[in-house]
Amino acid sequence: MLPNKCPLRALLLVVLVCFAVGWLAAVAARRAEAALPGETKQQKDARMAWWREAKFGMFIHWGLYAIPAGEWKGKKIPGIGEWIMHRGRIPKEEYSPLQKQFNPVKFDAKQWVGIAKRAGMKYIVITSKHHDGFCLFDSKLTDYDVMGSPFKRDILKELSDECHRQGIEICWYHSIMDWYHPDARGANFPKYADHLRGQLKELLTNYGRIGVLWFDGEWIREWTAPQGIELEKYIRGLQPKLIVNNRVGKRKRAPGDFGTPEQHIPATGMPGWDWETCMTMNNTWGFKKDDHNWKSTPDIVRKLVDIVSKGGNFLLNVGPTAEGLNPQPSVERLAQVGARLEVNGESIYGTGPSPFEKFPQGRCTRKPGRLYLHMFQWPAKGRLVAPAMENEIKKACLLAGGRELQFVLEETGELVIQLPAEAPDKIDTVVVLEVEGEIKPATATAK
Ligand code: JFZ
Repeated sequence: MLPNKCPLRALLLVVLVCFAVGWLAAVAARRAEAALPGETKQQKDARMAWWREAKFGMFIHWGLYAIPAGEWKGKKIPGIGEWIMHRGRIPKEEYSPLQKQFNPVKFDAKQWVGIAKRAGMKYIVITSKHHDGFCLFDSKLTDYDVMGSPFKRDILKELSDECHRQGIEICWYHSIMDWYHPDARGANFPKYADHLRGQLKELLTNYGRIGVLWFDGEWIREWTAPQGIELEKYIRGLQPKLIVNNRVGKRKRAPGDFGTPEQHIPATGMPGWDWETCMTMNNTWGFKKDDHNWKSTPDIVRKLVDIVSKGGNFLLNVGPTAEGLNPQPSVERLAQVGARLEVNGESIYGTGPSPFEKFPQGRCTRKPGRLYLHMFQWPAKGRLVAPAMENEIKKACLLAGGRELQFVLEETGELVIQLPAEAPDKIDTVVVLEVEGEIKPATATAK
């Protein structure tokens, strides 16, 4: 019983706090379980399994914007390349004739899928239609597609067939916002919404199994949360195993299966959610001839490790040229990342997020019975104090090459692992700790 001198206000405050705590717990639980109506958590886990295992995918932004490549009528247009029509204030009548120049004769689906595979990427998300409305696939619902260009080949058909052949998931990016379709703004929007559904039916029935529908452009005022819910239901009816991102609806109501932080890595991930950071390799999604600000391979590697250690996926972008080639700096970096994943992939693919609040020398990922310490900073003389945990450590070794490491429990209770004096890999040396049972951080360092 509360003391009877306790003012009513304090009582109300206690009730409010209890309610708020209960509500937050319920929201967090719902997030983790957020399955489709009628879908059990087990069924959702099965549907998400390949995506949660994959960790690393290729984003491809390709379309008519690769032709101007950041320049229009001799003027450099600022901003991201695929927005040139908007940023350059180019009227539709001037921009759409680019369709008659689109002839990427060097496009080779086998080469593109090979680049993704050698990079260690497990899925490809390509722009089936970006905001400019041009379709990279054979659509019976518009002439503003690749079949109406000199190229006359269904790019998405060639790419999806090659992905199915090489065991890579093929996924579609599709923009709700459309700067070309006459009904995509204003009173006739319902007509455009029918067109949108019709094209999604083409994309989900003509190209075999599709892994993810990656929506974008949902922020337009004509698009509403209820429409997003309806569209999500519709496409899942076409491919029940489909994974859908949160941009199918209004993000603040977080529909879909995963969050999509863009160009940044949430400091503590998105606990209780599946999520994927999408990022450019330079400063633009669509190709710009003058954007040479490429991220370094070490930077890309550490971003991948950071994201995975926080429970996310990394969707890294390439912007092919108008000829159909991936820019050489992209190709080089992807090959270098892939070579490293050949060695360290076990500490990335299929791992869970770090169980520790922080690991100052780098990042942690885990699997049942295994903890992977990704060493970004090397301890003086190779003396590493392992993160405090209740588990008994059975073995310590370097993932690359398997060299066993000595470790000792000091009187301080610290477990000290003796690493080589110098870091074998300055970017990310992975130390593997084999532990007994589920990793239980010591209470002070638990998440
Ligand atoms: C969107 C697109 O506009 C862009 O061209 C690219 O395809 C990217 C992956 O997605 O970019 C956005 C979308 C939303 C915001 C910012 C950029 N936003 O909500 O701030």
